[in-house]
Amino acid sequence: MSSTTVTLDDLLPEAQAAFAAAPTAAALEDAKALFLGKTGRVTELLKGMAALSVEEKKTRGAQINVLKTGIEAALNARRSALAEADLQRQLKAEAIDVTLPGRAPGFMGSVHPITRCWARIEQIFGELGFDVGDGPEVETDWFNFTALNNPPNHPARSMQDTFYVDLTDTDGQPYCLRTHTSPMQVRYALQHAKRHAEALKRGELPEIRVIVPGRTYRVDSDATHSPMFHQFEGLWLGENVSFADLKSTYLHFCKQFFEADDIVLRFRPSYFPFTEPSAEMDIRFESGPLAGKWLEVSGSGQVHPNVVRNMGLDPERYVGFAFGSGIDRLAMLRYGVSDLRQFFEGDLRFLGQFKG
Ligand code: 2NM
Repeated sequence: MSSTTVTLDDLLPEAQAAFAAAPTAAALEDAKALFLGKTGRVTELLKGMAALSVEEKKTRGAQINVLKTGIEAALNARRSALAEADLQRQLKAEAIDVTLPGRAPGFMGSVHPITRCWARIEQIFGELGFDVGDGPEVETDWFNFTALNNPPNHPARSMQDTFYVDLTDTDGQPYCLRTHTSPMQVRYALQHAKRHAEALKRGELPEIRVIVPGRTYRVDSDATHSPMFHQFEGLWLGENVSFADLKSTYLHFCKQFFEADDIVLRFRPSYFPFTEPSAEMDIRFESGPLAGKWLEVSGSGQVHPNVVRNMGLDPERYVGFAFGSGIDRLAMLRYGVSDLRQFFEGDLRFLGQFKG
């Protein structure tokens, strides 16, 4: 009996030593089998109880249970220790050195100079009560030409001047890339035609005041012409809108746009199919780097009655002006750029210079 007791007492430290010596979770499971497995030491002890008396079985059974509980506790402690060591190893292996300096930010990008000018234009005219119109760059022949009093066979429609799309519209005419943004002004007026008709019945005469900035296309390419360019056209129609309003509006715009007070504006007679009379508008700076030269900045004129009619409005009641200016040209003047193509070449050393 006493020799068996000694075995019982020795077994726990023996198991503890075996578990402690297991370097990995797998080795630990092997060590566990030596004690708690089917042919393990504890199982052998339990088998050895068969020959004992009932009274002895009770005592012996209790002792073996205490031993078994002790071994299981030692096993679990070692399991936890190994898992914790694994975790620490993994954390160390995957550690990020947050003290490393970050990558220095390089060129962060900047707003394109044309976009800057576009935004200035919307801002300035917005303050004067002008809405902003936006619409298709692929246009029907009717909106791009006919509605604007530009008859079939007019030279502006020629294949040399205009990009055509290989698709025909409901009039059987090929679609074109718009050569100006004025077709959108016709669309804008037609979009508001119902509201205007209702207002007219109430005896009101709501004005149309809109600018349309956007991309336009012509078959033209040199230092001052790009096949894709930007325009903004303005339209102000009402009861008594005159050339005096055109002059004050456009001069105000120029002063705001160029941030200069000493600008003068002159009209020069011209011709456009959609306006009658028509005029070029030139401005002259009285000081600064551009001082002294007349600079052509915009076409303009009183909107032709045929165009007013095509806008769904009565030309006997609606009178006013329209103008069309190149955003790229204004940007060249504002920033002192001499070659238009630089705006579209995507050289970030050039494009990154513009702030205002
Ligand atoms: C220009 C010159 C003169 C113009 C006309 C219209 C519309 F739609 F009302 F008829 N919008 N823009 C116009 C007038 C454009 O560009 C050189």
